[in-house]
Amino acid sequence: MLKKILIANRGEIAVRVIRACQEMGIATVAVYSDLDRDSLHVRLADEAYALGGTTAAESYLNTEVILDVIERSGADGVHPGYGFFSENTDFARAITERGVTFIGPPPGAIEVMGDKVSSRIAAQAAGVSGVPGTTEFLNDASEVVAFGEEFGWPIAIKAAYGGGGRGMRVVRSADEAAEAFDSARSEALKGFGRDECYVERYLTWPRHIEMQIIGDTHGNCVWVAERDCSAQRRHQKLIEESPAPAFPAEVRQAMGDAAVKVAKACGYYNAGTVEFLYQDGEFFFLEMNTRLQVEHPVTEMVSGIDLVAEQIRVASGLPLSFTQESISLSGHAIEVRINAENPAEGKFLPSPGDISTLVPPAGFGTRWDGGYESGDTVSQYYDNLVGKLICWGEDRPTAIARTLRALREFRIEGIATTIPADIAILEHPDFSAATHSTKWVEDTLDLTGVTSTPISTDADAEPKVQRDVDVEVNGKRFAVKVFVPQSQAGAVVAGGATSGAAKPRRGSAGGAGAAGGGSGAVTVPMQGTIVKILVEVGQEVEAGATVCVLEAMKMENNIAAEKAGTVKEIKVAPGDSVGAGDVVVVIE
Ligand code: MV4
Repeated sequence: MLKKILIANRGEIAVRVIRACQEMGIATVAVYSDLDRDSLHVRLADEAYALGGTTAAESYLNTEVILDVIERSGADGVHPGYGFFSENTDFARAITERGVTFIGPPPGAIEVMGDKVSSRIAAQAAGVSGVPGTTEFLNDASEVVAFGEEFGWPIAIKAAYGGGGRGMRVVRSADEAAEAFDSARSEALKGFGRDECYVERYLTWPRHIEMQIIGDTHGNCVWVAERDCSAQRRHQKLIEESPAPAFPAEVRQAMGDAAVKVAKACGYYNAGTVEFLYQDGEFFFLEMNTRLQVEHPVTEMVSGIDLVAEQIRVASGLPLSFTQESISLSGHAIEVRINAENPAEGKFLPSPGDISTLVPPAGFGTRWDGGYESGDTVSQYYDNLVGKLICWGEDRPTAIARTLRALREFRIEGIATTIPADIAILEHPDFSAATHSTKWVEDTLDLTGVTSTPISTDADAEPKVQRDVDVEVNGKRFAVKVFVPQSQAGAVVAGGATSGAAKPRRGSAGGAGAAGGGSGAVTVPMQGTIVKILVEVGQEVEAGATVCVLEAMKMENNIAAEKAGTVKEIKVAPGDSVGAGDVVVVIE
């Protein structure tokens, strides 16, 4: 059994893994960026190492620094969580080459399943089909027309090396084929650097159902339970549940068998998820995720299996602690993702900031997997998932009622969250009737009345500044970083130790905000792609006016001017990649 595990992640998933380790008597090592130095996962871990840097690229995605911390900490296992390095074969290989256990699947399986084309081919070879379509790349629009005439309209043109629905074009008749083919290819080239496309029949009202599997290194691989993830917006899941509503037992069995076949075909072990589209009693392979997923707790609640503990066991070389036959499913679980986003008017704008109050609900069948507590700050530089509320009930109506009660009980102030939208979904008769699909949130749900304004209970909270000071403890001097309210930043006296006057930090003044200060230089707060420019040179703008839209963190973020004035220069164009702090517009 592993003795010390480094969690190469942050937020709620890092907390989740730390908790599993603590219950198993395994020591834990956290890593943290400059912004996360006081975060919950750091507070809970046995040891914590600074990665330096602010953005994900500078810290949690900094391979060299993380490998160095693995060395220094003496960790014998690494859990990647999800996102970041969780599906990075180079990272997995770099760890295993150092004799450290990567708590995840074999790199080869990550490779096969990481590429949409090869994953479809692998699934097909295992006898698990995707939506009926072509396996060859399209050469011209006539092939789109021929496919539509043969299989019926509508059809979907998809980017072979794309993901998340980007580049997908729906073609409803032959005369739309040429334009759709051209735009699908150009978007694929722009988005993924590859313009190869293929076609499939288009499912007009599908449910997104995924099957949890887990295998060990002794040839055992089982399916645990399915999750219905259809309540999503712009490919961002909002609410997941298990079991899938109105899902026949024989389809569950067939989908579970199919998922295990796909896993075995690529020599899979550890936890993984096989995704399907489900419509009219049929299911079709979509892709495989070679990692633990955000929504794994709904499976844990209906199966009683601790998937993270099981991951650590199989990574340690132990066999699965259950068989396919011993798995028994009970009740119904619903997960609600609580994001720091303002769903007002259906816009879901990012709402990072200081959480002045966070009091999660509790009670029977109520679980909160959170990455933050009162007083913590949700940064604009990382995914804005605050945590997940998971509720269990003996049946779906009970689970829905319990989730609604818990959401209404939830106290969170200082940031806006998606809770009002989650309540709107759970209260809607379509959701109760399970007649929703992957398109329902965007096409049918009306969120115009939904509001969520950040309420801060300590609006006068003073920003803190970092001070580097030398302290003497029991006759020994230490150089430490302390963070004090700005007004007290002159001299720092730390806990009975005395210190010299704080030495001002050299180097940049810190991360960029959403807009420069009085200089009128409008900067972007994070790395991303410019998708829209909303101003022209010479235009008068008010303070707070949106000047451009940045796609980052899988969302569109409005970049606003901090001061009123005239647009003097536009430094970017749609499609440009920009880094944190880059100036995009200059206002004089
Ligand atoms: C589809 C589809 C309907 N028919 N393929 C979008 C993301 C990508 N992973 C696959 N997606 C879809 N492919 C056919 N032939 C509908 C979607 C889809 C979707 C799929 C899963 C989860 C959410 C979705 C949201 C919109 C569209």
